[in-house]
Amino acid sequence: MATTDRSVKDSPMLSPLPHPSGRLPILGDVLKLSPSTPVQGEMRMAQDLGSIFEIKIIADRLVVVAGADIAEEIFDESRFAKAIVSPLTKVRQIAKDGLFTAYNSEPNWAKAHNVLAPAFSKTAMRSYHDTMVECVTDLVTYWERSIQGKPGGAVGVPGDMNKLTLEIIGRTGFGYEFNSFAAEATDPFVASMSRALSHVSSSANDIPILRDILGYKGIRQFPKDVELLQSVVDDVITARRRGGSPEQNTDLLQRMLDTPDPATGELLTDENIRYQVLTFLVAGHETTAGVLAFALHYLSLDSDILTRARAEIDEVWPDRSQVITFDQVAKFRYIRRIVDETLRLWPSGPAFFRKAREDTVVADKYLLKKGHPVLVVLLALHRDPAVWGRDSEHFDPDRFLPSAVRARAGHTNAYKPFGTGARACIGRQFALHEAVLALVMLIDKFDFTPDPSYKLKVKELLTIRPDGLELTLTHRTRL
Ligand code: MNH
Repeated sequence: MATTDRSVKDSPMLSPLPHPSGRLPILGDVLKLSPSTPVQGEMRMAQDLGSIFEIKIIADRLVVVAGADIAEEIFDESRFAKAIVSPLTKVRQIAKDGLFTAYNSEPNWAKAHNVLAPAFSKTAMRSYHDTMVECVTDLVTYWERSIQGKPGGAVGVPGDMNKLTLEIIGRTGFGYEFNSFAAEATDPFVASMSRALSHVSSSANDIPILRDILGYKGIRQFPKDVELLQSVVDDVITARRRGGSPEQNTDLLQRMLDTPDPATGELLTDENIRYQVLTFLVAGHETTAGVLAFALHYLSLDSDILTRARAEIDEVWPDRSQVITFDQVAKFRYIRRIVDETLRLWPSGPAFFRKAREDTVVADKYLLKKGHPVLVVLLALHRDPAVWGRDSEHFDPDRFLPSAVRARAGHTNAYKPFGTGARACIGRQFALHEAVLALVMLIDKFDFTPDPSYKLKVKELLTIRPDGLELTLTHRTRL
């Protein structure tokens, strides 16, 4: 039986994990790391080292999983679970025991999961649709204004996608407008949020010894930013408690205030609701923004794909004088495949951590100790040639045709853009709805011309985005 085969005692021959060549006595593999793009570095290492390997960073040993065969074992919830290690421990300074950063053992995880699951049901999603449409419409107006009288006007795509998704989660989440599309100075909340997130991710990516030196300025600013974030959110919660009219509010905040945990009968505390709101802002905006930016990059380069997408718009949403409906969004099968394929090549959360529940042996020969962190590199897993073929680097939405998905039925563990198991993404349907909706509305209104000299360069913070991507917009002329 499989479990016996894998138990530590019965393994006749344990092997050391493969590691990069040229390992140094004290530094280990430090010189092989890519400090500003660590996950892309690990993706490249996997090409030589295979499905599982180890990187030694001074005293730390990071186990990296990059292939579908090993991932299959690591995703087995009876043997492995989500691990909260850096950078997530750093994100905890903002979001504490909010859903994304709670330890598996913290009671608030299960409680908030129970309370919030219905807030991401299909019925709930329907109630966010109009607000999402309103936000995309605001972006369209913002873009129209920005290119008016400026033929050849280019827009910064990742930044504008961030504005859009922050506005969407702010308005659907807790009825808060960040005024992202107003020309004036950045909202202080947004400024603190982006500074805090980049502090967290830069101090997570760098090499331990340099952290204290390089992070000095950030270390003083960070607590101030966190305090501002918390006080704004607390004010929103207090205001809602005082003046809220529940029948009009179906947003995430109102649901958290009103819904008791079915298991304990208890409501979430105001303090915990604060951390959930911050969690949704952290986990729910840059991720979807990244997918949208990468998708627009590919659409700007491939006119065949764009033509098919627009043909689908004509078919599913023929009368554009009518606002697009919730049910229409679900019918965009081809545009959904564009999103799926974008999340394959560039999963916006490019890696996540697991840990063994007990000492265990994987691939019949590698011992993983209880609790030792294992990094699953989706960037590599999603390109594993054993599953995705020799052309796995090539962007092709047809990989997600139902027939193609069926043909991969034996490899369901080779595609996990939303994570896995109990701690998988709660916002998956929300993100997919918003991404498909935004792509439909944007490619319907605009043509996107790439800068011929732009070569895709991927920036890593906690999430990934196409670095410096600018596209020239022109109003689409239709007959
Ligand atoms: Mn999201 C967890 C990817 C959009 C809220 N999300 C995760 C995980 C991945 C992920 C991967 C698991 C991380 C881990 O194992 O450590 N999320 C995405 C991607 C998108 C995304 C690729 C967009 C595309 N996520 C969203 C949106 C929201 C959201 C939108 C909220 C509205 N995600 C979460 C929360 C968790 C999570 C909350 C933590 C769930 C839990 O642990 O219970």
